[in-house]
Amino acid sequence: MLRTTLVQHIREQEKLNPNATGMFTNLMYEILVAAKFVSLEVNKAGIGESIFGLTGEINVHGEEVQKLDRYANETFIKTVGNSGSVCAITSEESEKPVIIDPESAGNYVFMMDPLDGSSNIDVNVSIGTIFSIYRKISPGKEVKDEDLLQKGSAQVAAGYIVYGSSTMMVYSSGDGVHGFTLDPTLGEFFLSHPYIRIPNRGSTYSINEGNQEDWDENQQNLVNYLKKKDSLTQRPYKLRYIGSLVSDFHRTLLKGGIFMYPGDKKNPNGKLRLAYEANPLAFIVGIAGGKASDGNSRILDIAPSDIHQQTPLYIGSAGEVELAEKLLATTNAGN
Ligand code: AFP
Repeated sequence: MLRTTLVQHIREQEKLNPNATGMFTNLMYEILVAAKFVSLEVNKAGIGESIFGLTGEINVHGEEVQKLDRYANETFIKTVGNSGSVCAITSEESEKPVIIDPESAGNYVFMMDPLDGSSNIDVNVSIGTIFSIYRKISPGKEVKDEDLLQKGSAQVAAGYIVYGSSTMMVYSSGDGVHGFTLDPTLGEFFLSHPYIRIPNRGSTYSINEGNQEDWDENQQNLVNYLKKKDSLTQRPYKLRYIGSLVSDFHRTLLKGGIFMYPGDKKNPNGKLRLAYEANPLAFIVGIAGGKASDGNSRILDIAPSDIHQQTPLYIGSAGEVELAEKLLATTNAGN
């Protein structure tokens, strides 16, 4: 049986847009190439010394940089940066945006978390890359703040790659969310999950409950509500937390439920980054029929003021995200 490759699928999607120039297809192709390089290194991590462990550096968010973090960051910057499709790249691992020479720049802005969940590398837990694509909106060749600080609702496409028991790429450019699995023998991604829809309700919640004492009362009540036994509302929910956002999100997208990383006393805006984590996953979940909120309002409506800013995140099935927003706005919930 002939299977659909990711590149064929992207070309088909491009045909839906009569103004397409091929630049977007080209960009997606280069993302794929970088993903294959990173997938190969992730699968080899632990074999040999060179790519395993810490670099000794601390990134812009105060986190220890793994060698694979640096490898993934450099690989995506080099591959996507040379594609001729982008004018700027921002990355969770790079303090400043990478601005491409105008002579070889394209019309897109690429944002990424090159290796999300990298503190899990040493223990063989799935990690991933998250990316987001915007159009350059300012006139002329110069890249301006307005190009780098767009609302998530302006995304042209977003996706993620899970380096797990198999390597999968999930992306959307607006017409459905589609998943592709890497066939390592052919080095090709094949369509395995067309038109993914998230269930309207799920049975799991996902949160770092070790932070409970730092949450405000409403957040505590929300989690207590999810844990309380009540057969009528099919509670308690099951707790599932990997600590690698791509993996926790991927499970939530396929099975339903809610993933939460709230603000707390230590980090009022939570831990996750708006541009590199929340926005791309919010774009995907929205197209799959789910929701993403900061607890009050839509993630995609947040107007960023800094490329590295953080946000609380509640993401998943529409039913559970609406429930979370309702309980977060209610004092003394939790029954
Ligand atoms: P690392 O990349 O440092 O492993 O952080 C992963 C992450 O950004 C995201 O993937 C997880 O959902 C979240 O942090 C886990 O954070 P906690 O360790 O605070 O639960």
